[in-house]
Amino acid sequence: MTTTDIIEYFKENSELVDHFLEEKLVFSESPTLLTNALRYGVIGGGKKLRASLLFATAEGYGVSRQDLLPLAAGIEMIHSFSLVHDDLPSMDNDDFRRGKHSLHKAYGEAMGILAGDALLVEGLKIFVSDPFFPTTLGSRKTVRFLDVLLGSLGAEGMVGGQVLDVESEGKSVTMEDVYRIYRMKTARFIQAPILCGAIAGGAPEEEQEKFRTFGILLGECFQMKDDILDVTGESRTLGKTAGKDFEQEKATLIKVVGLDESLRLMNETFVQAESVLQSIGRPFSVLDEIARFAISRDH
Ligand code: GRG
Repeated sequence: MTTTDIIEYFKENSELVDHFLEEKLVFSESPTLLTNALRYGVIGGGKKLRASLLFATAEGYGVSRQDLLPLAAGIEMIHSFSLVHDDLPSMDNDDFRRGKHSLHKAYGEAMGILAGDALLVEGLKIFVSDPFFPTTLGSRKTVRFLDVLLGSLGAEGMVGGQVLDVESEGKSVTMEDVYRIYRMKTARFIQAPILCGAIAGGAPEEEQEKFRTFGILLGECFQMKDDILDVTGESRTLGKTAGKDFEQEKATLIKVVGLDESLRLMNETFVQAESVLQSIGRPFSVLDEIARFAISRDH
């Protein structure tokens, strides 16, 4: 697989997931305003990286994308919820996301909070309540997907990481502090779709353990690149405001060790991630290419 192929793979997955969401995010009782805001927050935007990680891992075990669509769509809804809340005035206060106004800018702050909440809850419901999903994949696996996702989002995952992130603004931090924030805020929810893909494919426990390690290393690379792009990227390409980490005195690796050393650490972490992936002993060429994309991307 090449870089062009991986961009095509993301595009295909975006179309699959967006088409599914277009059809499913229709509610008879939901206020139209909420439905519109919810759809604005998730359909037609983003790289669909987490859906692609789920598909790429499960495909290595012969599970089709079609069978995983409800879970992939749910994961992308939950991810969108985190971005919507991250952009709120009391968090990162960003007016732009995915090349358009952030949800609270377009619909107001109350809707930013409420549509975010709905994206999280409906993102879990979309696969648990799907008429086929628990039967196709089995209810035991469905409970495990829930366990993995909820663990990655809770007090020891994304929410906890966001608290550390907000609390460290403007303070002096160590490398250890930064890695803890990266791991909890970002890497756990990069690890989650990979682990769900392995569970969907019936991977043995020792392979799941390797995916846990790979997922965290990949998540660290992804967040390091995000912080590097905040310094080196342009708002137009990023689809959000560049330079905000510096402005808000965020706890990033760049703040602690500078840009060059951050680049070196990112590349070093990528090599570690690759070596764990290779040790699994089956070909995961798509995952490999996604990891390359994570550190070479410009948005
Ligand atoms: C209650 C679970 C819960 C969370 C609320 C707001 C919040 C706490 C957490 C925010 C976590 C966050 C935004 C982490 C940053 C991760 C990151 C670099 C996201 C960007 O992901 P991309 O580049 O986005 O994949 P696209 O737009 O391409 O989908």
